[in-house]
Amino acid sequence: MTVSNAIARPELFWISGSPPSWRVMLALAIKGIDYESRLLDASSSAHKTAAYLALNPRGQVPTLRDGNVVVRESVAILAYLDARWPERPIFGADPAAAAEIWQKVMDFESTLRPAITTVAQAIFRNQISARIPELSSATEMASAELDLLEEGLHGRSFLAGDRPTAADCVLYPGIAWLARAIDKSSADGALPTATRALLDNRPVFDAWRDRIEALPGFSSTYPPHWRNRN
Ligand SMILES: N[C@@H](CCC(=O)N[C@@H](CS)C(=O)NCC(=O)O)C(=O)O
Repeated sequence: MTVSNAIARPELFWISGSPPSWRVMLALAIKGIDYESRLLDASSSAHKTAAYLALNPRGQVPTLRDGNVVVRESVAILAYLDARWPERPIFGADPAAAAEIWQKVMDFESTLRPAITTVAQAIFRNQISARIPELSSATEMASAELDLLEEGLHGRSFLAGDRPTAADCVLYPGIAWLARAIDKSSADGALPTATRALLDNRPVFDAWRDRIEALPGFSSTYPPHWRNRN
């Protein structure tokens, strides 16, 4: 290994408030991997420059660059991090644990994440009144999935056991985005009551969120522009 390799750190290209970027930042914090933060300014379309498109042709975040290796897609980046730095595994220490973590990740991707996206986009794009039917079915889906997640958390600290895993990295930012969207809409009476109440009265779920927020390094992952309440 050369001296420059020894000191080289992976670079993470990200945008403040991007849930997929946040997944990777949580994984880096949990695994204790030091990295170069490359925060892109979305308002000036820094993710659409020729230089960035050469790394990520979709012009999306996150992207991880580790020497000559460039990885896009948040879950692929999590898998790369675990293979590259196997200490403190986030995809399980044995096949059964890995299966459970992947199941939680894929369940979220195919059910709760699309429902959260429907709700959050309707709120942030000021389309609540125009999208009531989609909001109702998304709320029904999200509520059922949140119930299942809560059930699974009984007697456990994290989604797949006593240690944080990729499942927590993937789900937490999506839930935080939903919470922020509902919070932002609080003055808007048009949001259906059931949608507004999606995260209410979920003490087991709240305790899980608190545990994630208490993890070492969590605060450095928190979207900077959310701190300013914008
Ligand atoms: N499936 C991708 C989704 C990435 C994604 O949608 N990123 C958004 C930010 S949350 C983005 O870069 N949007 C800018 C654009 O599409 O122009 C992943 O998980 O990494």
